Amino acid sequence: MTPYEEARSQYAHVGVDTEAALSTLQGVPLSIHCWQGDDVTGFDSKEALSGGIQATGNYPGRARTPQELMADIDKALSLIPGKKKLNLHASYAMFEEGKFADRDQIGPQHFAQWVAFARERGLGLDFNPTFFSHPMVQENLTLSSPDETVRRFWVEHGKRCLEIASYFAQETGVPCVMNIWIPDGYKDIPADRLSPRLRFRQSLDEILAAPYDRSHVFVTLESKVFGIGLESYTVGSSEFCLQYADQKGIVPLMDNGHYHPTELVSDKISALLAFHEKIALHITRGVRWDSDHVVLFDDETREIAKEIVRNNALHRVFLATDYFDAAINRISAWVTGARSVQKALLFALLQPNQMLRQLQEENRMTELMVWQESLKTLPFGGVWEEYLARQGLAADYLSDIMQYEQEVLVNRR
Ligand code: RNT
Ligand code: ZN
Repeated sequence: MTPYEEARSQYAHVGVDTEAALSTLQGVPLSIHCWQGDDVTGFDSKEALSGGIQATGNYPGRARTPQELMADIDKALSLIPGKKKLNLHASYAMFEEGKFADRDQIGPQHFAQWVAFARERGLGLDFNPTFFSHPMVQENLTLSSPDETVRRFWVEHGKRCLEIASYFAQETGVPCVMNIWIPDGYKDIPADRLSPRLRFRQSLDEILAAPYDRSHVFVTLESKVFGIGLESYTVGSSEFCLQYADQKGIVPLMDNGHYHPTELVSDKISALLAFHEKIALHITRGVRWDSDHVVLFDDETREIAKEIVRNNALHRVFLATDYFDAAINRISAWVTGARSVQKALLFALLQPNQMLRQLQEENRMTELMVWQESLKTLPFGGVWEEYLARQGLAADYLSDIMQYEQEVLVNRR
Protein backbone atom coordinates (compact mmCIF):
# COMPACT_ATOMS: atom_id res chain seq x y z
CA MET A 1 0.00 0.00 0.00
CA THR A 2 1.17 3.53 -0.78
CA PRO A 3 1.08 6.08 2.02
CA TYR A 4 -2.04 7.55 0.43
CA GLU A 5 -3.83 4.19 0.26
CA GLU A 6 -2.96 3.61 3.89
CA ALA A 7 -4.30 7.06 4.82
CA ARG A 8 -7.42 6.61 2.73
CA SER A 9 -8.30 3.42 4.53
CA GLN A 10 -7.68 4.91 7.97
CA TYR A 11 -9.87 7.88 7.17
CA ALA A 12 -12.53 5.59 5.69
CA HIS A 13 -12.52 3.85 9.02
CA VAL A 14 -13.81 6.99 10.71
CA GLY A 15 -16.30 7.63 7.94
CA VAL A 16 -14.28 10.16 5.93
CA ASP A 17 -13.98 10.03 2.15
CA THR A 18 -10.53 11.32 1.23
CA GLU A 19 -11.37 11.43 -2.48
CA ALA A 20 -14.27 13.79 -1.82
CA ALA A 21 -12.00 15.98 0.30
CA LEU A 22 -9.35 16.12 -2.43
CA SER A 23 -11.79 17.10 -5.12
CA THR A 24 -13.50 19.74 -2.98
CA LEU A 25 -10.18 21.36 -2.08
CA GLN A 26 -9.20 21.55 -5.72
CA GLY A 27 -12.06 23.97 -6.39
CA VAL A 28 -11.50 26.40 -3.50
CA PRO A 29 -9.95 29.66 -4.70
CA LEU A 30 -7.28 31.29 -2.57
CA SER A 31 -6.35 34.88 -3.30
CA ILE A 32 -2.59 35.32 -3.09
CA HIS A 33 -1.41 38.79 -2.04
CA CYS A 34 1.13 40.33 -4.41
CA TRP A 35 2.73 42.43 -1.66
CA GLN A 36 4.78 39.67 -0.01
CA GLY A 37 7.24 39.94 -2.90
CA ASP A 38 8.40 43.52 -2.36
CA ASP A 39 7.66 44.27 1.30
CA VAL A 40 4.50 46.25 0.39
CA THR A 41 6.52 48.81 -1.55
CA GLY A 42 4.51 49.08 -4.80
CA PHE A 43 5.56 50.96 -7.93
CA ASP A 44 3.84 54.31 -7.68
CA SER A 45 5.54 56.20 -4.91
CA LYS A 46 8.89 56.75 -3.28
CA GLU A 47 7.26 57.07 0.13
CA ALA A 48 8.20 54.68 2.91
CA LEU A 49 5.61 52.14 3.99
CA SER A 50 3.14 53.97 6.23
CA GLY A 51 -0.26 53.43 7.80
CA GLY A 52 0.93 51.73 10.95
CA ILE A 53 2.02 48.54 9.20
CA GLN A 54 5.59 47.30 9.00
CA ALA A 55 7.60 44.80 6.99
CA THR A 56 10.71 43.98 8.97
CA GLY A 57 13.91 42.26 7.83
CA ASN A 58 16.26 42.74 4.91
CA TYR A 59 16.64 39.35 3.31
CA PRO A 60 18.19 39.74 -0.14
CA GLY A 61 16.06 39.51 -3.26
CA ARG A 62 13.20 41.97 -2.82
CA ALA A 63 11.43 42.49 -6.17
CA ARG A 64 12.18 46.05 -7.29
CA THR A 65 10.36 46.25 -10.61
CA PRO A 66 7.12 44.94 -12.08
CA GLN A 67 9.14 42.43 -14.10
CA GLU A 68 10.90 41.08 -11.02
CA LEU A 69 7.66 40.91 -9.05
CA MET A 70 5.87 39.09 -11.85
CA ALA A 71 8.71 36.58 -12.18
CA ASP A 72 8.63 35.95 -8.44
CA ILE A 73 4.86 35.57 -8.41
CA ASP A 74 5.20 33.05 -11.21
CA LYS A 75 7.76 31.12 -9.21
CA ALA A 76 5.55 31.12 -6.13
CA LEU A 77 2.39 30.19 -8.05
CA SER A 78 4.19 27.28 -9.68
CA LEU A 79 4.69 25.79 -6.21
CA ILE A 80 1.22 26.49 -4.80
CA PRO A 81 -1.42 23.88 -5.61
CA GLY A 82 -5.12 24.43 -6.27
CA LYS A 83 -7.14 27.32 -7.61
CA LYS A 84 -5.58 30.74 -7.20
CA LYS A 85 -6.40 34.40 -7.61
CA LEU A 86 -3.92 37.24 -7.52
CA ASN A 87 -4.59 40.07 -5.08
CA LEU A 88 -3.26 43.46 -6.18
CA HIS A 89 -3.01 46.84 -4.48
CA ALA A 90 -3.53 50.14 -6.29
CA SER A 91 0.10 51.01 -5.53
CA TYR A 92 1.11 48.33 -8.06
CA ALA A 93 -0.14 50.46 -10.97
CA MET A 94 2.23 50.40 -13.93
CA PHE A 95 2.99 53.57 -15.86
CA GLU A 96 4.45 54.12 -19.26
CA GLU A 97 7.61 56.24 -19.35
CA GLY A 98 6.69 59.84 -18.42
CA LYS A 99 3.00 59.06 -17.88
CA PHE A 100 2.67 58.91 -14.12
CA ALA A 101 -0.84 59.16 -12.71
CA ASP A 102 -1.47 59.88 -9.06
CA ARG A 103 -3.85 57.77 -7.00
CA ASP A 104 -6.80 60.05 -7.74
CA GLN A 105 -6.07 59.71 -11.44
CA ILE A 106 -5.41 56.02 -11.96
CA GLY A 107 -7.55 53.94 -14.25
CA PRO A 108 -7.83 50.53 -15.88
CA GLN A 109 -5.06 51.33 -18.36
CA HIS A 110 -2.52 51.32 -15.53
CA PHE A 111 -3.39 47.72 -14.78
CA ALA A 112 -3.59 46.38 -18.34
CA GLN A 113 -0.32 44.50 -17.90
CA TRP A 114 -1.61 42.83 -14.75
CA VAL A 115 -4.76 41.82 -16.57
CA ALA A 116 -2.65 40.32 -19.37
CA PHE A 117 -0.56 38.52 -16.74
CA ALA A 118 -3.70 37.13 -15.08
CA ARG A 119 -5.36 36.09 -18.31
CA GLU A 120 -2.31 34.24 -19.56
CA ARG A 121 -2.32 32.22 -16.37
CA GLY A 122 -6.08 31.80 -15.99
CA LEU A 123 -6.12 33.73 -12.72
CA GLY A 124 -8.88 35.86 -11.26
CA LEU A 125 -7.82 39.24 -9.83
CA ASP A 126 -8.74 40.90 -6.55
CA PHE A 127 -8.03 44.52 -5.72
CA ASN A 128 -7.33 46.99 -2.92
CA PRO A 129 -7.27 50.76 -2.96
CA THR A 130 -4.04 51.89 -1.30
CA PHE A 131 -4.74 54.39 1.47
CA PHE A 132 -1.17 54.45 2.79
CA SER A 133 2.44 55.19 1.74
CA HIS A 134 1.45 58.42 0.03
CA PRO A 135 1.97 62.15 0.76
CA MET A 136 -1.80 62.74 0.83
CA VAL A 137 -2.03 60.58 3.95
CA GLN A 138 -1.95 63.59 6.26
CA GLU A 139 -1.66 63.29 10.02
CA ASN A 140 -2.37 59.57 9.47
CA LEU A 141 -5.79 60.35 8.05
CA THR A 142 -7.37 59.62 4.67
CA LEU A 143 -11.12 59.06 4.26
CA SER A 144 -11.79 60.40 7.75
CA SER A 145 -9.70 63.55 7.42
CA PRO A 146 -11.21 66.88 8.50
CA ASP A 147 -9.25 68.44 5.64
CA GLU A 148 -11.71 68.36 2.78
CA THR A 149 -8.95 68.36 0.14
CA VAL A 150 -7.42 65.27 1.67
CA ARG A 151 -10.75 63.51 2.09
CA ARG A 152 -11.82 64.28 -1.48
CA PHE A 153 -8.51 63.00 -2.86
CA TRP A 154 -9.04 59.65 -1.20
CA VAL A 155 -12.72 59.43 -2.12
CA GLU A 156 -11.65 59.90 -5.71
CA HIS A 157 -9.05 57.16 -5.25
CA GLY A 158 -11.74 54.83 -3.97
CA LYS A 159 -13.98 55.57 -6.94
CA ARG A 160 -11.15 54.97 -9.39
CA CYS A 161 -10.41 51.67 -7.71
CA LEU A 162 -14.01 50.55 -8.00
CA GLU A 163 -13.74 51.17 -11.72
CA ILE A 164 -10.54 49.17 -11.89
CA ALA A 165 -12.14 46.33 -9.93
CA SER A 166 -15.01 46.23 -12.44
CA TYR A 167 -12.49 46.13 -15.24
CA PHE A 168 -10.71 43.19 -13.58
CA ALA A 169 -13.96 41.25 -13.27
CA GLN A 170 -14.88 41.96 -16.84
CA GLU A 171 -11.51 41.12 -18.34
CA THR A 172 -10.85 37.96 -16.36
CA GLY A 173 -14.42 36.68 -16.25
CA VAL A 174 -13.93 36.09 -12.53
CA PRO A 175 -15.67 38.26 -9.88
CA CYS A 176 -13.31 40.72 -8.19
CA VAL A 177 -13.16 41.29 -4.44
CA MET A 178 -12.27 44.91 -3.72
CA ASN A 179 -11.19 45.44 -0.15
CA ILE A 180 -11.21 48.79 1.59
CA TRP A 181 -8.88 49.25 4.51
CA ILE A 182 -7.80 52.64 5.83
CA PRO A 183 -5.11 53.21 8.45
CA ASP A 184 -6.80 56.28 9.98
CA GLY A 185 -6.33 56.74 13.67
CA TYR A 186 -4.55 58.58 16.47
CA LYS A 187 -1.45 57.77 18.42
CA ASP A 188 -2.81 59.38 21.52
CA ILE A 189 -6.14 59.97 23.14
CA PRO A 190 -8.50 61.88 20.85
CA ALA A 191 -11.04 64.44 22.02
CA ASP A 192 -13.63 63.40 19.47
CA ARG A 193 -14.07 59.83 18.38
CA LEU A 194 -17.31 60.34 16.54
CA SER A 195 -16.53 62.97 13.90
CA PRO A 196 -13.81 60.96 12.14
CA ARG A 197 -16.12 57.94 12.00
CA LEU A 198 -18.95 60.03 10.56
CA ARG A 199 -16.58 61.39 7.92
CA PHE A 200 -15.38 57.87 7.12
CA ARG A 201 -18.97 56.79 6.74
CA GLN A 202 -19.70 59.74 4.46
CA SER A 203 -16.61 58.98 2.35
CA LEU A 204 -17.56 55.33 1.95
CA ASP A 205 -21.06 56.38 0.91
CA GLU A 206 -19.54 58.65 -1.71
CA ILE A 207 -17.23 55.96 -3.06
CA LEU A 208 -20.02 53.42 -3.26
CA ALA A 209 -22.52 55.86 -4.76
CA ALA A 210 -21.38 55.11 -8.29
CA PRO A 211 -23.29 52.12 -9.65
CA TYR A 212 -21.33 48.90 -9.94
CA ASP A 213 -22.34 45.34 -10.68
CA ARG A 214 -22.68 43.67 -7.33
CA SER A 215 -22.59 40.20 -8.82
CA HIS A 216 -19.14 40.87 -10.29
CA VAL A 217 -17.54 43.18 -7.78
CA PHE A 218 -17.70 42.37 -4.10
CA VAL A 219 -16.70 45.33 -1.97
CA THR A 220 -15.33 44.31 1.41
CA LEU A 221 -14.51 46.49 4.42
CA GLU A 222 -11.63 45.50 6.71
CA SER A 223 -11.57 46.58 10.34
CA LYS A 224 -8.59 46.90 12.65
CA VAL A 225 -7.85 47.33 16.32
CA PHE A 226 -4.70 49.47 16.18
CA GLY A 227 -1.61 50.24 14.12
CA ILE A 228 1.98 51.11 15.01
CA GLY A 229 1.96 54.79 15.93
CA LEU A 230 -1.85 54.69 15.99
CA GLU A 231 -2.37 52.94 19.27
CA SER A 232 -5.14 54.92 20.92
CA TYR A 233 -7.87 55.15 18.34
CA THR A 234 -8.75 53.45 15.06
CA VAL A 235 -11.49 55.00 12.95
CA GLY A 236 -12.33 51.76 11.13
CA SER A 237 -12.83 49.66 14.22
CA SER A 238 -14.56 46.29 14.23
CA GLU A 239 -17.91 47.67 15.34
CA PHE A 240 -17.81 50.48 12.80
CA CYS A 241 -16.98 48.17 9.90
CA LEU A 242 -19.49 45.48 10.82
CA GLN A 243 -22.27 48.04 11.19
CA TYR A 244 -21.38 49.71 7.94
CA ALA A 245 -21.13 46.46 5.99
CA ASP A 246 -24.45 45.32 7.37
CA GLN A 247 -26.26 48.56 6.61
CA LYS A 248 -24.90 48.95 3.11
CA GLY A 249 -25.02 45.29 2.13
CA ILE A 250 -21.30 45.03 1.48
CA VAL A 251 -19.03 42.26 2.74
CA PRO A 252 -17.28 42.41 6.14
CA LEU A 253 -13.62 41.40 6.10
CA MET A 254 -11.83 40.03 9.13
CA ASP A 255 -8.04 39.98 9.24
CA ASN A 256 -7.01 37.68 12.07
CA GLY A 257 -4.17 40.04 13.02
CA HIS A 258 -6.67 42.80 13.71
CA TYR A 259 -8.00 41.78 17.09
CA HIS A 260 -6.71 41.64 20.63
CA PRO A 261 -4.37 38.66 20.99
CA THR A 262 -6.83 36.52 22.93
CA GLU A 263 -9.68 37.09 20.47
CA LEU A 264 -10.09 34.40 17.84
CA VAL A 265 -11.42 34.94 14.34
CA SER A 266 -12.34 31.26 14.25
CA ASP A 267 -15.01 32.08 16.82
CA LYS A 268 -16.26 35.13 14.91
CA ILE A 269 -16.86 33.44 11.56
CA SER A 270 -20.12 31.77 12.54
CA ALA A 271 -21.40 35.00 14.10
CA LEU A 272 -20.96 36.76 10.77
CA LEU A 273 -22.27 33.82 8.73
CA ALA A 274 -25.48 34.07 10.72
CA PHE A 275 -26.12 37.49 9.19
CA HIS A 276 -24.12 37.79 5.97
CA GLU A 277 -24.38 35.76 2.78
CA LYS A 278 -20.70 36.46 2.08
CA ILE A 279 -17.80 37.25 4.36
CA ALA A 280 -14.10 37.72 3.64
CA LEU A 281 -10.90 36.84 5.47
CA HIS A 282 -7.32 38.05 5.44
CA ILE A 283 -5.37 35.12 6.76
CA THR A 284 -2.21 36.08 8.56
CA ARG A 285 -0.27 35.24 11.73
CA GLY A 286 0.14 37.88 14.35
CA VAL A 287 2.90 37.28 16.85
CA ARG A 288 2.13 39.44 19.92
CA TRP A 289 0.73 42.13 17.60
CA ASP A 290 -0.44 42.42 13.99
CA SER A 291 3.06 41.43 12.90
CA ASP A 292 1.99 39.73 9.66
CA HIS A 293 4.17 36.66 10.04
CA VAL A 294 3.86 33.89 7.47
CA VAL A 295 0.77 31.72 7.96
CA LEU A 296 1.55 28.28 9.36
CA PHE A 297 -0.42 25.05 9.71
CA ASP A 298 -1.19 25.97 13.30
CA ASP A 299 -4.15 25.54 15.62
CA GLU A 300 -5.94 28.79 14.78
CA THR A 301 -5.50 28.41 11.02
CA ARG A 302 -6.98 24.91 11.27
CA GLU A 303 -9.80 26.15 13.46
CA ILE A 304 -10.63 28.92 10.97
CA ALA A 305 -10.69 26.32 8.18
CA LYS A 306 -12.92 24.02 10.21
CA GLU A 307 -15.42 26.81 10.80
CA ILE A 308 -15.69 27.39 7.07
CA VAL A 309 -15.83 23.74 6.01
CA ARG A 310 -18.18 22.33 8.62
CA ASN A 311 -20.64 25.18 8.14
CA ASN A 312 -20.70 24.44 4.40
CA ALA A 313 -19.46 27.95 3.77
CA LEU A 314 -16.60 27.39 1.32
CA HIS A 315 -18.59 29.28 -1.33
CA ARG A 316 -19.50 32.07 1.11
CA VAL A 317 -16.05 33.02 2.38
CA PHE A 318 -13.52 34.91 0.27
CA LEU A 319 -10.14 33.61 1.35
CA ALA A 320 -7.04 35.72 0.95
CA THR A 321 -3.55 35.65 2.42
CA ASP A 322 -2.14 38.84 3.94
CA TYR A 323 1.31 38.91 5.53
CA PHE A 324 4.74 40.24 4.70
CA ASP A 325 7.96 38.81 5.99
CA ALA A 326 11.14 40.50 4.77
CA ALA A 327 13.41 38.38 6.98
CA ILE A 328 13.27 35.17 4.98
CA ASN A 329 13.18 34.13 1.35
CA ARG A 330 10.05 35.86 0.08
CA ILE A 331 9.06 33.13 -2.36
CA SER A 332 9.22 30.62 0.45
CA ALA A 333 7.08 32.95 2.57
CA TRP A 334 4.44 33.01 -0.15
CA VAL A 335 4.45 29.25 -0.71
CA THR A 336 4.59 28.28 2.96
CA GLY A 337 1.70 30.59 3.85
CA ALA A 338 -0.52 29.62 0.95
CA ARG A 339 0.13 25.93 1.42
CA SER A 340 -0.63 26.28 5.12
CA VAL A 341 -4.07 27.67 4.35
CA GLN A 342 -4.71 24.86 1.91
CA LYS A 343 -3.44 22.24 4.33
CA ALA A 344 -5.77 23.61 6.98
CA LEU A 345 -8.70 23.39 4.57
CA LEU A 346 -7.80 19.81 3.70
CA PHE A 347 -7.49 18.95 7.37
CA ALA A 348 -10.95 20.41 7.95
CA LEU A 349 -12.36 18.48 5.01
CA LEU A 350 -10.99 15.29 6.56
CA GLN A 351 -12.92 15.61 9.80
CA PRO A 352 -16.03 13.48 10.37
CA ASN A 353 -17.91 16.71 10.94
CA GLN A 354 -21.41 15.28 11.05
CA MET A 355 -20.46 12.73 13.67
CA LEU A 356 -18.67 15.34 15.80
CA ARG A 357 -21.64 17.69 15.63
CA GLN A 358 -23.90 14.87 16.74
CA LEU A 359 -21.73 14.23 19.80
CA GLN A 360 -22.05 17.88 20.74
CA GLU A 361 -25.82 17.90 20.27
CA GLU A 362 -26.13 14.86 22.50
CA ASN A 363 -23.87 16.51 25.04
CA ARG A 364 -21.35 13.67 24.83
CA MET A 365 -18.50 16.06 25.46
CA THR A 366 -16.11 13.47 26.85
CA GLU A 367 -16.30 11.51 23.64
CA LEU A 368 -16.07 14.69 21.59
CA MET A 369 -12.80 15.64 23.24
CA VAL A 370 -11.28 12.20 22.80
CA TRP A 371 -12.35 12.07 19.16
CA GLN A 372 -11.06 15.51 18.34
CA GLU A 373 -7.70 14.60 19.87
CA SER A 374 -7.36 11.28 18.08
CA LEU A 375 -8.28 12.82 14.73
CA LYS A 376 -5.22 15.03 14.99
CA THR A 377 -2.83 12.13 14.51
CA LEU A 378 -4.49 10.33 11.59
CA PRO A 379 -2.10 10.09 8.60
CA PHE A 380 -2.98 13.50 7.19
CA GLY A 381 0.41 13.84 5.48
CA GLY A 382 -0.39 10.99 3.12
CA VAL A 383 -3.50 12.78 1.85
CA TRP A 384 -1.75 16.14 1.53
CA GLU A 385 1.09 14.62 -0.48
CA GLU A 386 -1.42 12.92 -2.73
CA TYR A 387 -3.11 16.29 -3.31
CA LEU A 388 0.22 17.75 -4.37
CA ALA A 389 1.27 14.75 -6.44
CA ARG A 390 -1.91 14.84 -8.49
CA GLN A 391 -0.97 18.38 -9.50
CA GLY A 392 2.60 17.44 -10.27
CA LEU A 393 3.94 19.02 -7.08
CA ALA A 394 6.26 17.64 -4.44
CA ALA A 395 5.94 18.19 -0.70
CA ASP A 396 9.48 19.55 -0.74
CA TYR A 397 9.64 22.98 -2.34
CA LEU A 398 12.73 24.16 -0.55
CA SER A 399 15.32 22.91 -3.04
CA ASP A 400 13.45 24.57 -5.89
CA ILE A 401 13.26 27.86 -4.04
CA MET A 402 16.89 27.75 -3.00
CA GLN A 403 17.90 27.24 -6.61
CA TYR A 404 15.82 30.27 -7.64
CA GLU A 405 17.46 32.23 -4.85
CA GLN A 406 20.91 31.36 -6.16
CA GLU A 407 20.07 31.93 -9.80
CA VAL A 408 17.87 35.01 -9.52
CA LEU A 409 17.41 36.61 -6.12
CA VAL A 410 21.03 36.97 -5.01
CA ASN A 411 21.79 39.00 -8.14
CA ARG A 412 19.42 41.76 -7.04
CA ARG A 413 21.80 44.10 -5.29
C1 RNT B 1 -3.26 46.28 7.35
C2 RNT B 1 -4.26 45.41 6.66
C3 RNT B 1 -4.24 45.47 5.17
C4 RNT B 1 -2.83 45.43 4.60
C5 RNT B 1 -2.77 45.27 3.11
C6 RNT B 1 -1.42 45.59 2.57
O1 RNT B 1 -3.20 46.06 8.69
O2 RNT B 1 -4.12 44.08 7.08
O3 RNT B 1 -5.02 44.46 4.66
O4 RNT B 1 -2.09 44.40 5.17
O5 RNT B 1 -3.77 45.99 2.52
ZN1 ZN C 1 -5.38 42.66 6.07
